[in-house]
Amino acid sequence: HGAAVPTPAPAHEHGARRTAAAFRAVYGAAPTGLWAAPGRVNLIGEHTDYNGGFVLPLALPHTTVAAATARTDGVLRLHSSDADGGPVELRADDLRPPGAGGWAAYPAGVVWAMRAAGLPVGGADLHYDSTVPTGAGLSSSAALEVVTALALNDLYGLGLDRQRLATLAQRAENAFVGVPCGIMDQTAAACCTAGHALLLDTRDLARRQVPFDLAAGGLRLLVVDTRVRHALADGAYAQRRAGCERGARALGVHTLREVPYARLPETLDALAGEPAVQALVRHVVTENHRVEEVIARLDAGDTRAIGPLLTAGHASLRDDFTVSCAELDLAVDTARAAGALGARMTGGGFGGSAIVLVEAAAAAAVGAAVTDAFAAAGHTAPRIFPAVPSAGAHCLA
Ligand code: GAF
Repeated sequence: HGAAVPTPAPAHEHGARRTAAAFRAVYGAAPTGLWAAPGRVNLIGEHTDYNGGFVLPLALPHTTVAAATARTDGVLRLHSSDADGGPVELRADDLRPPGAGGWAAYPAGVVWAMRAAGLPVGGADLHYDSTVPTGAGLSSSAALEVVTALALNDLYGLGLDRQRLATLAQRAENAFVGVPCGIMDQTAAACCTAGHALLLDTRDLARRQVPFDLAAGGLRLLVVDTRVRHALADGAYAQRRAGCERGARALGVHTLREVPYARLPETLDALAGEPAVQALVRHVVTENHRVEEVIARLDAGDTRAIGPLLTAGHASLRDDFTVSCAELDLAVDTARAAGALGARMTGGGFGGSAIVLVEAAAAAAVGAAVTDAFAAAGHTAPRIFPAVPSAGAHCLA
C-alpha cells in the first residue's frame, strides 16, 4: 500500500512569501500586510449552530492567506490565485446585497457588512492564496471571509474583537452571498487556537478552549475528503434549517436548544403528527447532548472514549437529519471496521469530509482501508490527511 496520509498544508512562512510575491505581480507594489485564516473540521455538534446549540470545531493547518493594502479612492480590487484572469474591480460604496455569484462575493460581502454596520471601511487591493480545499466541507468560505475581515480590521484600525469579526463574516455570507449558515465556521476561523478544540455555545456565543492534544495521547484525527463536492447554497441546507424552526414553533420554544434532553420522549410524542420534523428535532436534541458528553470525556482526560459518540453522531445525521451520502457512509463504516475508535461526517454534509479518530499506530492502515474501499466501489480516490488542531486567524507580517 502507498501511504494514505499525505502531508498537510505548507508552512506559513512559505505561504506568506508566495502570497506577497503574487500580490506584487498583480498590483505592482508590496502589500501593507499579510493575514491568514484556517479551514476547520467540527469534532461534534452538527446542525446545532442555528438552533442555539453547542459546537466543537478545531482549526486545520490549511489556511487562506490574504495580502492587502488599503486604498483611499474607494476602489475594491480582489484577486485569487485560484481564479482565472485579473482582479475583480468594484467600488466599496456600490456594494448592495445580493452580491453577484462567484468567489469575490465572499470578500465583497465582508466589506459590505462592515460598511452596513457603520464601520469606516473603504477600498483595498487584496490577493488571496489558499490551501483550504474548496467544496470539501472544510469551511474555505469562512476562511476567505474571516481573513478579509481581519485584514480590513487592521488596515482600517477598527479594533474589533474576534467574535465581532466572525459575526460580520456570517452576515456577509447570510445577506450578501445568500447562504443561511450558522455562526460555527466563522467563529472557528476567527477564534480557534492551536492544540485546542473550541467549545462554542451559539446561544450566547460563550467560548471555551478545550485542550485537544491528540499526538500526546498517541491518537490521530484523520480527515477523509470524499471529493463529493458539497454546496450549501443548493437549498437542502436551508430546508433542514426551516424544518428545525418549524419544530421549535410547534414546541413553543425560541430554539431547539431550549428542549431538555431529559424531556426528549414527550417532545417526540408531541411531534408525532409530523414525522419529518420529529426526526430533525431528535437529531438536534441528541446532538447537543452528545457535545456535552464529549466535553465531559475530554475534561476527564479520556479522549479515546469520545469515539462512540462521534459514531453515534454520524448515525443521527445519516438517519434522522438525512444529510450524509454513500461516500461519507462508506468512509465511516470502513474506518470503523478497520479499527477506528469513531468516525463521522463533519460540516454541513451532502458530500464533503468525514473525520476518523484512530490510534496513531493504526492511522496508515485505516486510511488505506478507506482508500481501497473507495476504489472497490468505483468512487474517486479520497484525500486523507491528519487534522492537527491549529491557530485561528492571525497576522503573518
Ligand atoms: C455548515 C454551516 F455553514 C454551519 O453554520 C453549520 O450549520 C454546519 O454546516 C452544520 O453543523 O458548515
